[in-house]
Amino acid sequence: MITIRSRGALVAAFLSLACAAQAHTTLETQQAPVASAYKAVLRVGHGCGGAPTLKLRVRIPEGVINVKPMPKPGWEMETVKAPYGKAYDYHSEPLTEGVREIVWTGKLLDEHYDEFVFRAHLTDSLKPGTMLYIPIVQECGDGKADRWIEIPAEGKSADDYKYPAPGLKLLPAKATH
Ligand SMILES: [Cu+2]
Repeated sequence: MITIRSRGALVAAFLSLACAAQAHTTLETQQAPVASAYKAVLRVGHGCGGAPTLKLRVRIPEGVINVKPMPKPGWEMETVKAPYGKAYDYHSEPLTEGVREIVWTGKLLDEHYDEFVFRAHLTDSLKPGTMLYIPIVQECGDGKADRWIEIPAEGKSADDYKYPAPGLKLLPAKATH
């Protein structure tokens, strides 16, 4: 027989599992080949501890170039441009700088769901078989924030963390013809 106390613990464990499975800030497409375009759809499943989301800051990792965020009705969008770590070959042209951060500002209630989109080129300097993580900070006002910036260590997965950065698995480049 289950005591009231352990039932409460079970319910708490179930709730935190449910959050890990669906309610985090995650990418819709969680694998993509290198040396190709990638459409990132960021899914925001909840606010910060019940508070509405007011800002989403997206950090673009090295090796991801030609980033173009999709404007979003009702949301202001800013980009921060900066030099890349090196020059990347993009359609036979060297690309040395571009968008390194995207900031969307607006309001998303905790009981609602929304998606934020950008398009990018995954360069062939990224290693197939590894994970690419896109750190995100979700700000909710009054100093409240969910920082989705934890990068899983070797042998661990996003499920082992409370605030994992959204990730995608890099696949080998498609054969060109
Ligand atoms: Cu969650």
